[in-house]
Amino acid sequence: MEQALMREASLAPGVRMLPTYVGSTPHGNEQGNFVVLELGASGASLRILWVTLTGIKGQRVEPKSQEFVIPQEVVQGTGQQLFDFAARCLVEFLDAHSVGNQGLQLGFSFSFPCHQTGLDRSTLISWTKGFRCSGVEGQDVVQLLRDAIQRQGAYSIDVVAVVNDTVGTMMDCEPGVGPCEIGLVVDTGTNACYMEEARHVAVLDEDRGRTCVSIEWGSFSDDKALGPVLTAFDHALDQASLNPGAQRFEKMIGGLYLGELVRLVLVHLAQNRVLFGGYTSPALLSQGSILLEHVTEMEDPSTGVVCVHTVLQDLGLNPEASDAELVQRVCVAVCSRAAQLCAAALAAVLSHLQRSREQQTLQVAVATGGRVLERHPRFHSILQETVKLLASECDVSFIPSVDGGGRGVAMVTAVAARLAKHRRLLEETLAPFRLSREQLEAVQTQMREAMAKGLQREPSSLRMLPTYVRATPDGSERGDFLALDLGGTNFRVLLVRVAEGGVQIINQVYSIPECVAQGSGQQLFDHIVDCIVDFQQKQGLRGQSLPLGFTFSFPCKQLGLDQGILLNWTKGFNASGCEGQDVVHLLREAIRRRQAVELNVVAIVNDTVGTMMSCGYEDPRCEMGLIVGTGTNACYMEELRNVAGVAGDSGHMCINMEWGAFGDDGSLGMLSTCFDVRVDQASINPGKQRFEKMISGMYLGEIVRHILLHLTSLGVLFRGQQTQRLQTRDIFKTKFLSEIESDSLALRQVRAILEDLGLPLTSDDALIVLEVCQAVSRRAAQLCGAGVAAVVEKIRENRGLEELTVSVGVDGTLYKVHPHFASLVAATVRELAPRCVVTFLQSEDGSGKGAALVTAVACRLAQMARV
Ligand code: 0WK
Ligand code: BGC
Ligand code: BGC
Repeated sequence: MEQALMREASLAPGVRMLPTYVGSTPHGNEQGNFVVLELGASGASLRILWVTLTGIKGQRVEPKSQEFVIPQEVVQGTGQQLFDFAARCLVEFLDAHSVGNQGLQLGFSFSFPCHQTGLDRSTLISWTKGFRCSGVEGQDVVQLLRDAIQRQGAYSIDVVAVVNDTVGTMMDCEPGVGPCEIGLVVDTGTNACYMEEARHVAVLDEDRGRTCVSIEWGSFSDDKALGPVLTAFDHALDQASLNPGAQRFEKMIGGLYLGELVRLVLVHLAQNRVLFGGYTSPALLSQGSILLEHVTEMEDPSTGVVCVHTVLQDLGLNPEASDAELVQRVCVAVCSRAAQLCAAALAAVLSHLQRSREQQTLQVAVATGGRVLERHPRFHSILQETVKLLASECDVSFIPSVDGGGRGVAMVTAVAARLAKHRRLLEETLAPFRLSREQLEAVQTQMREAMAKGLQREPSSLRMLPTYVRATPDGSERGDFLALDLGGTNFRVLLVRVAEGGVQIINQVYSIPECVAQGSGQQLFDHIVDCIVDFQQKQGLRGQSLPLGFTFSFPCKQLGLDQGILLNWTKGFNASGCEGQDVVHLLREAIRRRQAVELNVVAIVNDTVGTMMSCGYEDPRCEMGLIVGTGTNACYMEELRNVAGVAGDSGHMCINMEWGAFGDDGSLGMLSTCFDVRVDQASINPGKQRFEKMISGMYLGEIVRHILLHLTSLGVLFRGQQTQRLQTRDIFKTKFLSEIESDSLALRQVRAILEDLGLPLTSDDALIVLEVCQAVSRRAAQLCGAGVAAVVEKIRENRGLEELTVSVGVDGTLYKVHPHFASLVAATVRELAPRCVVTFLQSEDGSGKGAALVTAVACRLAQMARV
């Protein structure tokens, strides 16, 4: 079992361990009417059922069913004959039961070893149990059935799921009894399935949840594992079978073979004069003359002996009483061995489950089905006793399936139909988040147009603000500088020493309480000065007036390096009396209010500029700064000739794009989803920062939350139960996306995160939440990538270069922490700007260092100007 679970399915192992794509046991609220077609469970017959699931626990509607015997020439004819026969039986059944012709959903119970690649895609590996139709092995049996139904043209039937009979049996367990996590069938053939940890199933490449695996233990011992158990009668039976060498384990247990084994033993005993005085009748010598029913009757404790006489006389024999008793003993021996072997296999499954679930005592329910288990007088009890013996530390309950798994197949079909419907609704919901290359190119082009307009001071959603930073550091900067870093997750005060050997930084993180961020401007700047004073005390800097660089991560119209008019707050800040004010002046006012504090505010920079400068200190090719954190924005070195309103035609100037506001003119309307609109309307700055609200950390969690609410209202998630918690704003933090999408997280950990949020979820739910997170973060990264592509292409064209090599300094929690964001941005840039070789440099010390470097450059230039 473990070997097969981990190996490629193509190799012919002892047992096959085939994934069935049934990932959850029934909820009990499955409802609807389903057609079930069972083929191969009980020999040369097929059964069609009309199953109504009420969705109400314990309320059962007796299925309507009809059995059809499959003619031998069809069982061993062509595949088309077989599937046409099945489709004709379907039409006959539906005609007879007048169930209408609309939206019929069918579950196909196909009891043969198949490679499944989905709930409705299954390829037959090899026939068993006397079937041998040509042209089917290696084919998708669902497609063969769909084609046959099509050829009948009488009914439009949607074949929703294909299920192995063991799975139907397992799923037929009444909720409340189970859930049954093992399905065992002993009919003409034998097999079992069970719920395995998905991460153990190599071919699935899924590390989350559980999935049902069809063991196909009928083929066990093909590799001689059971050599010592196999008898000469087993070998003789196998040689004479349609598939010699195959299904050796099944041929010792399955109802198709038990009678034949008994016959071969009787022939042997007769030929050795132990039975019937050595007489053998033609009937006794002919293959298949003793059937399962005969053996079952002959073993019946009350009527057995009489039946033995009847059966033997029908075989043209005239048994003595001693013969009858011996024949009964042969039946007992053959069937007891079958039940014990079946129990041994089941015990192997139980101990495997116990180990893989690391449980001291495994408590599990096994659903059983098949005529050997249902009708043989002792098979079930021997099975139970032997399992108790071999798996003593497992508490096993056996639940006979009520109607041979038909309802179970309908359950799977209901689950498949529900999953298919959920999948459709999920795809419809997430489709607007899946951006095509054309859409991303459109964003890139629109951003280029907005950049050009913004630089020319024409109406544009991109303000393209000159920063008065004309050069990146050249390494000659020196001195001690104070720096402030406001606008990200944390407010930091830094002491930055720029020396020969590099830059040393001491910093302290302070919080900006929401009441201060949304209080008065005076309160905010007084709080900032309080933090500076606290920092100076701790660092022994009291009385020193170090040059200060102020990273202020909000849109500011700079009139000079130390003059920045706040245009509007973003990212949840809303301190009054600041917009339209020079924030350097507001800071100086606060310093003045706090006597005995001397500070020399030299420069105000945006965090994108600080990040570019900080990375530029290490890599002179760094000419762009990118922030993807609470908010998002970018800056880059533009040709001064292209910047209207700033004197000079040569040289460069760093432009703060304020791309967070891209699309505030409605130009991103075609990409905006109803979820984006809800997030925007609930924000403190509706209609503003539309691009930021599709990308940055402050909003992604909220977008996901609104999508989860929507999917819950559609019944796709959490069984449609809306929870108070999920309706709580900001309850779904963006950091959850990074955690949930991390490759190393198993599903149970995803579930743990969501359960902490008080969300009642199943493994399917957790997988859906994961997909929602992936869609939202992927769109954010692609939009960000389209923005970067627009900028680097602008720089390349500015310089008339065939190819541009450039570095981008990046900072921001989302970019740094999310497992895939950075690589998705880089991939999008490679796709949209193939003539630019772009290196992304993650800034280690934040933009505070950059602010200090800008200050250092300013001080150096001022120094030179004074000399
Ligand atoms: C760290 C920088 C700071 C910037 C922040 C953005 O030092 O200037 O504002 O990154 O990332 P966030 O903290 O918003 O995730
Ligand atoms: C088939 C299995 C099936 C079992 C019981 C075997 O021959 O390979 O797929 O579950 O019979 O019907
Ligand atoms: C601000 C920008 C800042 C960005 C990243 C945006 O909300 O408007 O100035 O650069 O957030 O922090």
